[in-house]
Amino acid sequence: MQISHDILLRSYRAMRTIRDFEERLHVEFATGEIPGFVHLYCGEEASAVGICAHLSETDTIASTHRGHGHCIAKGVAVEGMMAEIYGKKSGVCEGKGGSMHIADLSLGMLGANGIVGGGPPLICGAALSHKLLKDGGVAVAFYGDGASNEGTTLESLNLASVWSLPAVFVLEDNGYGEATASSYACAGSQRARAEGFGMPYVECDGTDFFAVHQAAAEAIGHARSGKGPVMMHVHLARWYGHFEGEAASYRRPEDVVRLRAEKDCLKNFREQVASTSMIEAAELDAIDKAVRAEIDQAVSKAKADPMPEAADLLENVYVSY
Ligand SMILES: Cc1ncc(C[n+]2csc(CCOP(=O)(O)OP(=O)(O)O)c2C)c(N)n1
Ligand SMILES: [Mg+2]
Repeated sequence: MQISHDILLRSYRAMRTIRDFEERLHVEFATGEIPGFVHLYCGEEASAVGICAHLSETDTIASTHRGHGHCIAKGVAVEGMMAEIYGKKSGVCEGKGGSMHIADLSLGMLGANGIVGGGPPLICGAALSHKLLKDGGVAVAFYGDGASNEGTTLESLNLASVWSLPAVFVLEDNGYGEATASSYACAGSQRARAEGFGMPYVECDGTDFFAVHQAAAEAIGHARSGKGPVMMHVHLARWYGHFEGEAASYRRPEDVVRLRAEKDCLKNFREQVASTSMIEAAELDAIDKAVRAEIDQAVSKAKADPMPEAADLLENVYVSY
């Protein structure tokens, strides 16, 4: 599938933004200034971006506890996200959500989610609404290998198939649920699970933007054309611990060094576009520079912005329809 120059540049920028956002959070979290928990998506960028490249604001996504990448790929404002993570009033949820509950309904971003397996049921509702309203939208749930064993996920696969919903279940398989290897915790095969619920299964290398983009075109195209749900199994790896501050004693530091050297979606993207002369290296360098400045600005602003007032506590807790 031919990808336009504009989409390639936008996709590289989104991946670079996620990477820099996360690497910077890793540094800032260690200072103790950020409240709550932070789970970094670093290393998994091509998945969110390769998939969201096929979505518009009419489409809906549900995310996970590791949700910053999904938010950025769906277009949530980086400054507002950073402020949200710092718990500031200028955050996209006015400082009430924090890292694990960033949401922007105006962009079809239903939210990061502290409940493992919480996204799949949400997108059944969203997909049903797309179907009944005939707005052409699809709903996509990102969920992990750990979440793939939750009853909520399995029930959602069933319901989506029974109702033939325009839904895509994106299994982001990073090999671990906290410290437990997916090879230990997941019985049978994910393909068999999809087939058991009567839906097509596609899989791809989640560290290769082009592979994800191709597989997502197939999966999202299928769901959008009214043929029902799809499971998309994306193989990837996270570069940091399960959460910031975790000891990560279940894998060797040299395994992570190797991942960074061999499974870097940004490096992979640069190599692939260079080999086909699709984009000049200088264009990518300019994006790197602009993103660095954007993240610096977002952090400075988030640090300087005010906290919510006590009187804000009960405001905007529920959305009015
Ligand atoms: C219902 C529920 N059970 C357990 C937890 C605790 N918990 C948080 S993240 C996590 C592991 C999730 O693993 P996976 O779905 O593979 O996502 P990953 O962290 O690898 O991105 C668990 C068990 C939770 N938040 N919610
Ligand atoms: Mg996992």
